[in-house]
Amino acid sequence: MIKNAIFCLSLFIAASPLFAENKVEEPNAKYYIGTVTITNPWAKNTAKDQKNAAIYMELISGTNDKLIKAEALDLADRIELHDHIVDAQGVAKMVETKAIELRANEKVMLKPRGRHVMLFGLKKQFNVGDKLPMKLTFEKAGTKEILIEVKDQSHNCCG
Ligand SMILES: [Cu+2]
Repeated sequence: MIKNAIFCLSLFIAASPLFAENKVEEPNAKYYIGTVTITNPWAKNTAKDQKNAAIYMELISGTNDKLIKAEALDLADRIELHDHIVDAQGVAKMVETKAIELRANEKVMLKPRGRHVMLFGLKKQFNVGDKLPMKLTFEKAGTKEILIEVKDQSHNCCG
């Protein structure tokens, strides 16, 4: 009985540093404007001479709305909203889209190999942990400033 108790105690002590290191990830950032919720805006870290990057996030709106513009003067020369399509030849490619449609209460994921905000002519390298300011404008909800969190290249989707 005592032996068991000591064994348990030693397990607990041995395990506790593991718990300490196994950090709980920060909850996803959320931003609110009008009826729109923007969750976990993020980008992959970039190589030193990388010229373009994509921004991802999750969007949901209580009413029909549209993401119509993304701006960040200090991040890139030009920013577009992009869709990801497969053309008639079966080739996957990115195309500019005027707006990203939000239907009431339907989640829209901007994610790798899907829709995204496209940055051309990066003005700085994105390093893991950076929080980069960007403004998103929705047709009805208006404009919201958010922070894009830079995550490791291996981070692929979406949480
Ligand atoms: Cu793109």
